[in-house]
Amino acid sequence: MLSVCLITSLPSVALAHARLSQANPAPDTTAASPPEVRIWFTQELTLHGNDIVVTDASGNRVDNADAHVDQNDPDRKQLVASVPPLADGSYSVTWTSQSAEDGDSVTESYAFSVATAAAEDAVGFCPDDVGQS
Ligand SMILES: [Cu+2]
Repeated sequence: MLSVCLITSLPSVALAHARLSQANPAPDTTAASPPEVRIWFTQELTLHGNDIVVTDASGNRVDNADAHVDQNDPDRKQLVASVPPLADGSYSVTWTSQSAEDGDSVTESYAFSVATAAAEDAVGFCPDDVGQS
């Protein structure tokens, strides 16, 4: 678990824009169906102008279209969208961030996979690390 955290918590170099810091499910990982897609960004987000769209391998949108900044995070660096139980398969997450720090908008995508059998050894999410950057 610790080694995975070290890999995903890369030191923040001088990157402008609100970029992906870490995510759950993490990019390029396989895990059991998550209740939500949550992305931590390198900069504070504005309350509007952000989005998460999750699509399946056929391109069908599967998230609940409720992406929002998690205001329980005083840093406002977390974007979250709920998803229904996902069937095993490959999924794409396309996120858009709107930085409150420099006003820039960024849209990027990453992939993750759901496999029920992966539930027991899923790694890549390190709640203890949250907020320590
Ligand atoms: Cu920027």
